[in-house]
Amino acid sequence: MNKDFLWGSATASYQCEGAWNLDDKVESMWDVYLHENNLENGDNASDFYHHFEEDLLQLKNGGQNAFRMSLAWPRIIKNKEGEVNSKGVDFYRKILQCCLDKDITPFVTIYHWDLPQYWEETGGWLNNEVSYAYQKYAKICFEKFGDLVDLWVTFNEPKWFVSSGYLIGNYPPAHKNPQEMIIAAYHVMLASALGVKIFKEGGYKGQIGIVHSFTPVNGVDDSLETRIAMRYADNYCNNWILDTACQGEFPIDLLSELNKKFDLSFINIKELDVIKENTVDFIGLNYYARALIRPYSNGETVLVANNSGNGGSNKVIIKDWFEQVFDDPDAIYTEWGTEICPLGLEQGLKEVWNKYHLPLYISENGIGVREDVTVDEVQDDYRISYMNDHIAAMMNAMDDGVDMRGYFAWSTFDLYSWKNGCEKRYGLVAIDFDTPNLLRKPKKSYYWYKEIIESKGKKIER
Ligand code: GCO
Repeated sequence: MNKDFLWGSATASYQCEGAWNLDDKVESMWDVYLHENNLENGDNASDFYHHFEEDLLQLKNGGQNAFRMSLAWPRIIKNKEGEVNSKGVDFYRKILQCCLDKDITPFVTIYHWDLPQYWEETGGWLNNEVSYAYQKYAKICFEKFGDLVDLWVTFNEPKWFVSSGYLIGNYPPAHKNPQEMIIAAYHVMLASALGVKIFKEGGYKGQIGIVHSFTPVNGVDDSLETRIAMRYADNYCNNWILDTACQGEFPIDLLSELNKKFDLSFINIKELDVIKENTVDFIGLNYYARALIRPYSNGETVLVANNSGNGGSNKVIIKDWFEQVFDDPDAIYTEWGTEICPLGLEQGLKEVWNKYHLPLYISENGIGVREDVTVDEVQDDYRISYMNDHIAAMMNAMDDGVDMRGYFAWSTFDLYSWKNGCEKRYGLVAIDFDTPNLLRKPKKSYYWYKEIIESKGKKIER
């Protein structure tokens, strides 16, 4: 483990900041959707907005040298005309400066799902204009924060916000329309490439990557049918993001399959060139689970898992393609139905490395559980064993030559887990959301992680 290896933990703006309408921040699509549907929201979340100094000090005291965060577009840009909110810019500059003062490397995601509502109202990711608006927003980020940041991420997990927002319907804008999912997927990948383009053209320092919710695909057997189903699953779960961002091309067999059933006339050849020419420098992988796949069995519903348990229903109909197995008797599942499978990470990292040969980060990994945080110290031995086994898997992959640059635990402290609310806790630090000042207390895993980092990974049991 070299000395520059990043050992950190991760957050996302909407999930931790709170202050949803403070200092001229405008509404995001999540604010509106959760308010309108009367669902648990992130209005206050972990109130990182007012606690960031203490939280970053705690991260530092926990031995960590990196912090993954995201920038909220609606905090930075006030309207479609692109008016910059200087208070939002100041807020993020303070956080980033605070990181640098403490020798913490910030790993900064430009878009972690909180689209400004004013863009959602124009059609959101179904509107081609939004890809170009994203590019302008990204440019503002590079200009305003470029002196403080070396590691940029265009998008967090296109798969989940696109599939959940346009196909499954459990995230805003809550549509259930496969044609729309395809259009949104195209616009997001285009926006990512446009972000890379403006970054390279501007000559800003550092590197730019993408973060993918990584689902390595395994098959139930070795038959040809299963292998074909696995390819469909891999295209659906991984390739449309990683091939496109890293090699500049949507998988051609996926396009030809989609072309049989859907209208692809919205695809613009010039934009495909932009995608081709602007690939990423590194890959961040959020790993929660693999997918075990069997061929489509002609039932009415084909299940495509939400592997990170990102809230709501997991059922999607994708006929003719593949099915995901959820009741593998040999598998261990979390209380939220996510399979625990460190071996999937090890195999998957090797596959991704062999395919793309780009530096890799684990940008999220963790376990979500219900916990009693009124105790002095949460004894989260399950989290310790979960992290131990996944870090060990990562180290095995490194031994086999995979170029790993960092590991980020999800999450730095307890925060709002989208549709699951604050009950689903992932933090290394507990937050008692019932106390007026949102009391923070490190869990046992926080101290364990500190020891692991100080040992440069040597204390991991393999
Ligand atoms: C959760 C998830 C996380 C976050 C994250 C994804 O339930 O909170 O497991 O992975 O949703 O925002 O990038």
